[in-house]
Amino acid sequence: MSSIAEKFGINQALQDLGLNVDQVNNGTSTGQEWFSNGEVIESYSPVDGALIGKVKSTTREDYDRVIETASKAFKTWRTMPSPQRGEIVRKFNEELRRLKEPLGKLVSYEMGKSYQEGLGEVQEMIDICDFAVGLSRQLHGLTMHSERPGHRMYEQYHPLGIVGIISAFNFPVAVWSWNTALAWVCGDVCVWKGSEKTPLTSVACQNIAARVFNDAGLPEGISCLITGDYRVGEMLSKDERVPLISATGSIRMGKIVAQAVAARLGKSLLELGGNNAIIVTPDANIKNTVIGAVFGAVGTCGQRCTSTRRLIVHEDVYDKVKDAIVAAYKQLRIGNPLDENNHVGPLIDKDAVKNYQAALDKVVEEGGKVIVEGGVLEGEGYESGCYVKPAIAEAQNEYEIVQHETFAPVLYLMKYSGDIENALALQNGVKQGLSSAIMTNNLREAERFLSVEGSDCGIANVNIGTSGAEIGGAFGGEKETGGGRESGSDAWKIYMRRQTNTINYTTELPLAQGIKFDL
Ligand code: UN1
Repeated sequence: MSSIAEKFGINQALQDLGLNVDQVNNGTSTGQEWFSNGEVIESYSPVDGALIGKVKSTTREDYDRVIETASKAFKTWRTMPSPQRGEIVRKFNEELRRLKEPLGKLVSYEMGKSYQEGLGEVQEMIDICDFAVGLSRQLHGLTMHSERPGHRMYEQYHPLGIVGIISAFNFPVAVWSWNTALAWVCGDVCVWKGSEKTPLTSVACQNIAARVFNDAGLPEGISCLITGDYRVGEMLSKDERVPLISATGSIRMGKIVAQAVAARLGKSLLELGGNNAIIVTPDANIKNTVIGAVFGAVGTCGQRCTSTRRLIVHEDVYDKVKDAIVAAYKQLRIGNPLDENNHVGPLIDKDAVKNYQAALDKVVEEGGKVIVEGGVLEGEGYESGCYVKPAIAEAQNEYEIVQHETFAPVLYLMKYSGDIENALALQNGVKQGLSSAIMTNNLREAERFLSVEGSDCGIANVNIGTSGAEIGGAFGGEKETGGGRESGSDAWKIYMRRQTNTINYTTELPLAQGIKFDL
């Protein structure tokens, strides 16, 4: 075991989460049953490069066994009243509260985000479960007046079936729970393929869910786990037995999944890349702008889909904002994310480091000017080779690299002059449409930003940054971000099928639209 793992109690956390430290963990599970016949995935921590554990991936046969068990479980689960399903989610939530620290720690160690953010991620799981428990008594449709006398018309929502969840390494636990907590109260069963970069975290979550379902005496198959790379994801997206695929990840991956699901007329919920900007207006509060922008750009080492990628600053305050941000970057402490003194942990792996370096090279090649130097850190504490310096470059919006989402702490600074419309043209002038923000104390500008002619993103914030959304709102974005909405508000509706019911309680059979058809 590495010295960091020892110092921060990783072994204890793994044991608390029911993971095998010395043996290979099965990455396929229907609940009580764990089986896996695929290749072994070794999980190395980006924190110190140490091997944390091993997980066996899912074969086609394993996968089919999972789907058969899930299909069977659905028949039972769907008939349970939804408030009773909510009660199971409440119990699951109690377990999450109990295991918040070990799970937050494992997220931090396996994925590399700060321990605070790891805990924050588990908190998102807890929050969505609270939300789902309340929701379990509110899965209501509308009633409407029929045009025919003696008729009643209403709509109701029924469970959909198996929900396939494909999630990414950057939020290895929260995104799963946004989907499962809602899907479960809706009466669906879930089959989850987590990221092959964070397989132990996935096994830990499935352990928790499986225990809760088993203790409640429910059939296995309500919560299932499969493990592997895109080939396992493809089994899900092509499978007609899976009516809904919820996929989080890159735009490239989303396009492949969306086409596979559409080819069989399935439903997809896509939460893909962002290219999020903060507009800084002349009368923005500079102190808050700096906090929001820096957390947005370097939090999770720039690997959130909501990370701040672009700062669009009015020329009147440009120098002031630039100086303040550059000064703030000098304060950043980069290192072991389990050590709470550090602000920024490592990138997920060396490929991510290459992409980061390529982005910095490209922005210079295209004419940009680096104002906070990047670079890969070496030496003591940086042995994993995944630690990089958050960088800032002055750049133009139309540069190819600026148009592209680089999953790393690279922030592009750009200037606008004149009216807010000019800033909006830049902000909207990218293919992605996830999150956006404006820093202003000017009501006119704030409302313009939120208006129909304003931000074209799924999330538009005033006087807060682009990342760190609460679970209560619907989460997702437009354009190449994929259009899906997860977590709060009425996002639950995609997990159910809507049925319109019309009941005739007369002795006649009047037809709609006044059509006469006498026999
Ligand atoms: C993601 O990066 O995929 O708004 C999700 C946020 C978090 C979720 C990010 N609540 O930054």
